Amino acid sequence: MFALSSPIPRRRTLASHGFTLVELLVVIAIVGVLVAILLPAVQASREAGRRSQCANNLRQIGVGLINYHDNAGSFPPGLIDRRTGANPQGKQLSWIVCLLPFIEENAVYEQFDLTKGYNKIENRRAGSTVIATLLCPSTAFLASDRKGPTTGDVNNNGAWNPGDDLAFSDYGGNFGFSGLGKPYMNGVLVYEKPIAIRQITDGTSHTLLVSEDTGRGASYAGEWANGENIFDTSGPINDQSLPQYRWADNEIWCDHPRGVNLLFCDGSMRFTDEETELEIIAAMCTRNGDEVGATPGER
Ligand SMILES: [Ca+2]
Ligand SMILES: [Ca+2]
Repeated sequence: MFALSSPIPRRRTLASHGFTLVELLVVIAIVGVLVAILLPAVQASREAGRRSQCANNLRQIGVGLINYHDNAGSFPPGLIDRRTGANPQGKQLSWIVCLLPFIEENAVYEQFDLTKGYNKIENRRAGSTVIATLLCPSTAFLASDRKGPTTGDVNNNGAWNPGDDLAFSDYGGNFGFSGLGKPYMNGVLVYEKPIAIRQITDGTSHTLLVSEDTGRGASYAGEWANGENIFDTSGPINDQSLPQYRWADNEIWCDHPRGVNLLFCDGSMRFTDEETELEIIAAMCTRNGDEVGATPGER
């Protein structure tokens, strides 16, 4: 088509128009400063995405629990057939087992044998299913036995035993508040007893239903099928004032900075300030404590 008629221009060389060492160092310093400024912003944006995914999980759990209530006339018990010294064969099924058909996990629910214990061989396949809706993407798997998607071979004997291969939940049910004169088991997802909305006299929007509860491992009942996957709060949110609190299984705990995602009984989800006072936390944990004007601060 067109022939190149003009000669190819001579390339400029570094020798004729180069950088001095000082210029190079200045450029490197500027790039370094830019990375230092932008990296936290990128990390914060990623964390915002993870927190949002976690909030969506809780909203889905909320819709599921309210649909369950519409069908059954109450929320499920937090734990069914508690295993104790007096009841060693207790099935210890969790509220999440009841919830499965309402969070689009019918296949897992149909695999689950409700006549057998949560960690028995008959429920190995169902209980080992990793369910994305139950996992917060920010969870750093703090507990040493919480590395990986399931409990794995708990006793390292190379064979399956009850308790091996159970998948986790980062969300726990509100059993109530322990302390400040509150009565025992005053939450919403409690032992054996189904709680109906009419019994939540403090109001559904003031009462906690499910919270992030991730500072725990398999030995602290983090498995979704285990009925002990409910928590009796007694301390502040994300309390790291003592090292042992990082492993607490009975507190509101998450891996987001400065606050926690909480699901209330009306299905609303609120990212709640971790500086919230203990009295307000206690008030939101009780279903019928008659506390006045107690609303947790939202971030
Ligand atoms: Ca084993
Ligand atoms: Ca209350």
